[in-house]
Amino acid sequence: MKIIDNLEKIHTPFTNAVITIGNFDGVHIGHQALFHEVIETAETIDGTSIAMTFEPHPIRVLKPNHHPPLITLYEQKAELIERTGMDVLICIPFTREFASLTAKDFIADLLVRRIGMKAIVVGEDYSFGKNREGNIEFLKACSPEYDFKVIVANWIWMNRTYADRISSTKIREFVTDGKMIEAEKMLGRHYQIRGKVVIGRDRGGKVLGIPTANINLHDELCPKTGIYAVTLECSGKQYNGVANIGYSPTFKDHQFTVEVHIFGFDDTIYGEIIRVNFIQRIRDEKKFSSISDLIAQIKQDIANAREILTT
Ligand code: RBF
Ligand code: MG
Repeated sequence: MKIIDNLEKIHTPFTNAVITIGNFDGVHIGHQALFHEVIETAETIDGTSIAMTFEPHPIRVLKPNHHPPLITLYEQKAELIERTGMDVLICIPFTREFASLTAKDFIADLLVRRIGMKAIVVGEDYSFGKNREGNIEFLKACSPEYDFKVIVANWIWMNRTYADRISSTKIREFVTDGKMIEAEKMLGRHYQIRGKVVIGRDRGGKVLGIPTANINLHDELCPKTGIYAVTLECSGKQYNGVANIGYSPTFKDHQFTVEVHIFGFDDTIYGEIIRVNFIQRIRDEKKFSSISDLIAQIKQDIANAREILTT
């Protein structure tokens, strides 16, 4: 997949460009369906499949105080889009100036003239441009003049058990509630966080005999506090483990941490970026009256996580 992060770098339009545009936070199965529609349409006209997204997320620019944590940061989003098989990812540096483009200029100057759009695939509630004046009706009204097709993809709904429409908002709610299995169904994969391993309180190994890698999260959405069965990728290898997110209420420092006890691993990995996949929430964090009770519980958590991860 070719990644273009500067529109000036597009010197000639793409061949028969088929485009979908969005923030695609999470690259969930609804987004994936849009990408597949784009790829199929592009195949019928020997065209180029293109995803267009924005960085930073427009809400961060337009409402700087309103700061929803993201399901996928840009790097992971680009990786996931690449995996769907798209030819090109255009990442527009989002600014207030860009936001003030009218829908008409966006279509005529950017999509049609510069990119060479022959078809656009949109979800049912798609809108764009200054004041969101561009919508499906508007796209359809412009299409004869600029000679492109508008393809409206149907919404994807979960089965009867999950009667809700798939959306990034819904996934954020699931993750915030610790409902990792529900989140997984809408994402089409496990919820993952990435972060750098930092020096912790040096207590897990020394005091409890259960060492943990402490992870520094950036802007990513953090699951609800509690204990989770996880898998992780570090130094190019896969491991199983158990994660604790929270304040370790048994101790007095009341410091928020995300930490993982990695099974069969006792290297020092400070500074490495690790990826943690959340499989299932096991329990709430608790305040224990003695360290030995805490240790016994953590051993039980490890056994439970092993059980979850092998079945
Ligand atoms: N600390 C608590 O105070 N209460 C808990 O319920 C708790 N559960 C944990 C479960 C696991 C699997 C792990 C790895 C840690 C847990 N901790 C808990 C955090 C523990 O106190 C922490 O790892 C050490 O204090 C080192 O910082
Ligand atoms: Mg630690």
